[in-house]
Amino acid sequence: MKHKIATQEAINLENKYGAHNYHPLPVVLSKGEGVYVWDVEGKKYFDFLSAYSAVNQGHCHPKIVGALKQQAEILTLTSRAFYNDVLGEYEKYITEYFGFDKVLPMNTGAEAVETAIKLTRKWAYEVKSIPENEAKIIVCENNFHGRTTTIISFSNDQDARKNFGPYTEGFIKIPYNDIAALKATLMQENIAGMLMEPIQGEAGVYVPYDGYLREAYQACKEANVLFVADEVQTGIARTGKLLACDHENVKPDVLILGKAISGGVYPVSAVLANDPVMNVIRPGQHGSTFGGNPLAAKVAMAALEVVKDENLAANAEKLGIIFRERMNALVKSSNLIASVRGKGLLNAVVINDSPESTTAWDICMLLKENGLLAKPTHGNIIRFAPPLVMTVDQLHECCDIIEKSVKQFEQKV
Ligand code: IF1
Repeated sequence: MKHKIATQEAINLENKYGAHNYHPLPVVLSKGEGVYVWDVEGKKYFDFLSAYSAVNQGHCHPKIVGALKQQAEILTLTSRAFYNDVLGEYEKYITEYFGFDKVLPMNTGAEAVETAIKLTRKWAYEVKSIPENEAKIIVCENNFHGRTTTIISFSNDQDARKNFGPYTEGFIKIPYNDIAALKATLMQENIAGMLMEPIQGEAGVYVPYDGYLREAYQACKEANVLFVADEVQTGIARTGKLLACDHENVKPDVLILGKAISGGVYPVSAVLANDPVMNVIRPGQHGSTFGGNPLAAKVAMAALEVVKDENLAANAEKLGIIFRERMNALVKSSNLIASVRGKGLLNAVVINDSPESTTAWDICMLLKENGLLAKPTHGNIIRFAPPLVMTVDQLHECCDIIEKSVKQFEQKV
């Protein structure tokens, strides 16, 4: 399938006319379908990044695209100045789907995180009676919650935060996966909430010890502090359960969703909470032009339907076990692969080289040549996150490609 634009020409256009805020792998994609993507030269790849877990349902899922196309010809946007005939249906659907009283619909993950921060602070002042402007929110080191000025204010990733000051105050950073550090911090006054990722994705797929989520939740409950789970990346069946919190039967006070809530078809995010928390927001106190628009609502309902209809959580659980077994075999047979970690189909392979080396990148370039797209997170860690619709045979084919690429790399050096 020849395309009117060639790879280098497309790259040149982005370099010349686009801000250089990313360093993409040198591949120009032009089509996606299920677990596959194609580049402009017609080469086919397995997508092992899933747009950072936004296309869990697979690229261009016909049911989700169908919902988009149908609604797009009826009513796309009303703003919240008026009611419409879709939003209420969606709000009922998603709150029953996840088991909360109410939802505040937004568009991007970062917007939903910002919404959760505002909600937590307002709850602290108006329900917990923390003195105004004194609320503190506990966050974890090596967090990634998005790229707004407030969110990067509590990041410790210098690329994400340097030279974007002055920074927003009111956050206390503690080590991830350290319940003693959390309990000690909860002793401080004016703590409103704890914002955390059930698995730290961008940091390199750090899975906390079994029980950490439950213990952290309990500690927050005992301290009358809101437990705020950012499931933008770990949610929507990615880790083998509908939510990563489900692995420990933790029901967060505030749930943040994004990415695959729309199957990658349209920007949709959401914050869910029960009335005692959500009802602190009154008319005129928060919102967004596109938040909860009819198009987003229809797309999200279709995308969430697919997750259930196709048992994507169970499939992610099953395939994740196979993937980690295959990668652990590679750890034994290759000096290059140090370890593999993850849950469900959110996994990372640690390369046995320094984070400053280009080895992980070089391996991803070989993977690309061999028909599989993945990208390093930090330095020497490669994240592997295929769409959850992948079959066992396809997964084995991908593991064969990874093994072949590792062996090719070892022969080159
Ligand atoms: C980029 C990372 C992943 C997220 C969690 C909120 C957001 C994200 C846990 C914000 C977004 C994206 C952002 C994208 C790359 C990707 C990413 F590498 F940045 F960290 F997935 F790990 N909470 N993650 O992972 O959602 O506003 O982007 O819709 O900014 O480079 P968003």
